[in-house]
Amino acid sequence: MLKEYDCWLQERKVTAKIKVPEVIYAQKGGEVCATAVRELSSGINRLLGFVPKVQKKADLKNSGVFLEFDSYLKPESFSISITENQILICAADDNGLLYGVFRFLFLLAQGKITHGLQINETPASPLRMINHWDNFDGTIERGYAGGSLFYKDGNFDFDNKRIEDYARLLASTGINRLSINNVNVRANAKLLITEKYLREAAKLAAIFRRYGIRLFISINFGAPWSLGKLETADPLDERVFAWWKERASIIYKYIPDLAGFLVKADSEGEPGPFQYERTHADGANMLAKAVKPFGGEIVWRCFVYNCQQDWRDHSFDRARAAYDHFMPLDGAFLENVILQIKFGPYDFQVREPVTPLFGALLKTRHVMELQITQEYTGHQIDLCFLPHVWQDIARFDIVNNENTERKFRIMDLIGKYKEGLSNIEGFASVVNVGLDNNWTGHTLAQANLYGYGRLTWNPQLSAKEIAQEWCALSFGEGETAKKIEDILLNSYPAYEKYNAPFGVCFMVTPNSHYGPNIEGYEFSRWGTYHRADANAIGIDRTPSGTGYTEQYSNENAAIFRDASRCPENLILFFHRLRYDFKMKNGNTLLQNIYDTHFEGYDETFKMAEDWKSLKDSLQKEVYESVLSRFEMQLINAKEWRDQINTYFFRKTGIPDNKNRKIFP
Ligand code: GCW
Repeated sequence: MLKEYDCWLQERKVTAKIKVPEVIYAQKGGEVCATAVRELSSGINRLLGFVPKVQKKADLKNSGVFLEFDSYLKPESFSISITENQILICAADDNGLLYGVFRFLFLLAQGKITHGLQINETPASPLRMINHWDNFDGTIERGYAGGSLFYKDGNFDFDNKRIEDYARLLASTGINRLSINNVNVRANAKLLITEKYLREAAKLAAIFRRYGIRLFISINFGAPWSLGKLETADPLDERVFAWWKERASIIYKYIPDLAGFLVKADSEGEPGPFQYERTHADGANMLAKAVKPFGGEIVWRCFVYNCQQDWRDHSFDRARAAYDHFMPLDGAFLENVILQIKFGPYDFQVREPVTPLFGALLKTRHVMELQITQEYTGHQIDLCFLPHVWQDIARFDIVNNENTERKFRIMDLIGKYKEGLSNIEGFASVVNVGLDNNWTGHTLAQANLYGYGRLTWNPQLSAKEIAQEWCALSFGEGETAKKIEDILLNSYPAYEKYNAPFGVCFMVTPNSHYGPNIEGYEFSRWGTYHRADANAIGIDRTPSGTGYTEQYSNENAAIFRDASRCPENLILFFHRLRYDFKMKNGNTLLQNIYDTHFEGYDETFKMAEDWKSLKDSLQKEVYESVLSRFEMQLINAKEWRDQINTYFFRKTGIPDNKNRKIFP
């Protein structure tokens, strides 16, 4: 029976393919090593029903499970070897041991621990980070799973046990960094870097520390004047630097291993260096110097764009913003600055191209920002299995040169920054959890949290592999798990089809970002337009338009520039096309818009039916809670289908060639 709260760490009796020894021999390590031993022991109990003895002194001749340090392994890596009567989990450090233990337990739960098994794993990305957009009043910006795990009514307010369970879930997938507050640092959150709140933050840090997770704090760039009574926050003003330096020394007294600060500056109303006519390198470097003596790092977001755009002005293109702002600064950042770049040029849309900054920045450390919380992908009401989205992103080839064997796909570049091919160090992602008992609102959205961790560890994993693992861990082996896997894998294609077609983006209800509002952003200041009229739709981003295509490598620019070569799922991002434009399947663009929207609804209907077929094999609460989400999703999918189809029918007067019902 699935216990929703336990997610992928279910209690289940499995039949092991080998005899798991009853003694754990553990070398002495630090706090995280102690966690690894505890997790191994409780994990064996959870899956095999006995509590192994734990002994410090190892006799390598004995039968046993051995946790060993091996200095030859890379940081955070592990190896697992299964012999006749021994299980050996080795790592160079505490974190590696913990990850090795969890991988062993995952494999055990899936019946994959067999004689002779030998595994070596190294995380692709050193930085595997979760971002919380939690506010001090207990709400979560773009949160769809209940209130904050950390705060309530303007203060820290957390349940130690729950935080520990959360840390366990994250660590089991390999997460090693977490920012604890919203990047929009407002109201009391500004005081997080003062003594009153740091005491509580330190308690939170202590729990995560036991699971090898170091914290970041989001800071407000304007703090020196809003808190410090200076009249300025100018990064080149010595008093401002001195203020931050002193602040850092206080903060690090409370949390000595704080990973650093996360900063949203000059973005959507947040203060930043532009106010003082300074660059983002000036801003980030000043903070970097302040935290450097303590080993801290500055993660600086590149989500910087003009959100006061005039929709009448066609010359300005928001998609260009991240590259235009940050490319000229490549090489200007100190070594403890890491840029955090949203995967696409807009904002976590259901389909947008990978931003050209990846692959272009060669002298600056950076990570890719994803969004596990479903802001634009259905609010955890609609099912949308995001590893599918991320798989497509990971497969993006930044060079795309047909004449060479060498691939420069994002998934090959992650973690290779030291080889000078790219500086992508890993991932950060806005998380989807809250106080709901099942953590994620929609129980199946747990797969997105799990999938994110797994993907940051190994970006080569496919959506299918992740779905398979998650289903087996959550629902056991067998038919039910297989059916749920299919439902997960069908969910993103269905969602994309009834949502914005062909990379057009932003046809969503303003502010809430749930449900259709086709012209909701057309006459607003946010810079996300599709400009549909009676003949055509989309933005021309080729050199005859905004020139955004030219920010890509030559090969990619050539592909995106040319409507006959541009991937069709992105064609309206790059091109303005007439509705009678012929797509690869021989039908017009308009007919494709109609078709995808009918299909999107039908596929959602089918997913709901597939779920209903599982009624007798699932626990009542799980079955019903997911069913009620499917019921809401169907209403939403129908609105998307009908509003979009009607909108284009009204614009063009051209009917569906299959004569399906389009409302006038
Ligand atoms: O698109 C916007 C979201 C905001 C968010 C912002 C960001 C935290 O709608 O809610 O603010 O992105 O990423 O900073």
